[in-house]
Amino acid sequence: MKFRLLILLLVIFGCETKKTETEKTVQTKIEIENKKFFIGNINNDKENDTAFISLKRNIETDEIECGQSNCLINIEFTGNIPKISFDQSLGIFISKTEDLNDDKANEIIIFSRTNEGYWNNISVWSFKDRKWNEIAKTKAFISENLDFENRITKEDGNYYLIGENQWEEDENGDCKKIKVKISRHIKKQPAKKSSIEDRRTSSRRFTNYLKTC
Ligand SMILES: [Ca+2]
Ligand SMILES: [Ca+2]
Repeated sequence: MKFRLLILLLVIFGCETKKTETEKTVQTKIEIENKKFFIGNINNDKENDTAFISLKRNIETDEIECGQSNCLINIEFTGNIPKISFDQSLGIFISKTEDLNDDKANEIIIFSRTNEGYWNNISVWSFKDRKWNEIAKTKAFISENLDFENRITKEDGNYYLIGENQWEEDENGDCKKIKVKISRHIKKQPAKKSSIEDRRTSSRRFTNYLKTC
């Protein structure tokens, strides 16, 4: 009888321990990520502006959690400046840059991590007439802090955004540099990708962090 009681107690305590471990795993799987970026004075009102990002990340899969199949990352701003939403992104970094289109307000560069490892979509944004305008975009391999720097160059009075070609090597075996001219005039925004294409891209999982060129 005593032996049976001992077995029963062992089973009960064994189950309780397992349950506690499972609960702990579920609780620690999601991480809240809050980031703040000082972005200069983007609306030329003599006040410095700040951008904020808040998201939930699944630390096991490294993906963004929002309770839906397709999550957006919203970049919020101080000073009543409208938000920018990013689709198909695994993380955002923002840096301040100079005034590239001579409207007396500095521009910002947004790095959006793709589902292709360390490859980021890089875009330059200008806030003009109460609207955000994307004035250049490219892609680059961002594996360390230095890769966020020196993305803008000036030649013959024109500004360029520096990126990398994912599929072409230069003479040293590195990814070939891309130079994208930064538009001084606001262009019409390109049409959004189709929802079918969005779904196809979102279903792809990133496989590695290696360069492909
Ligand atoms: Ca401002
Ligand atoms: Ca400007």
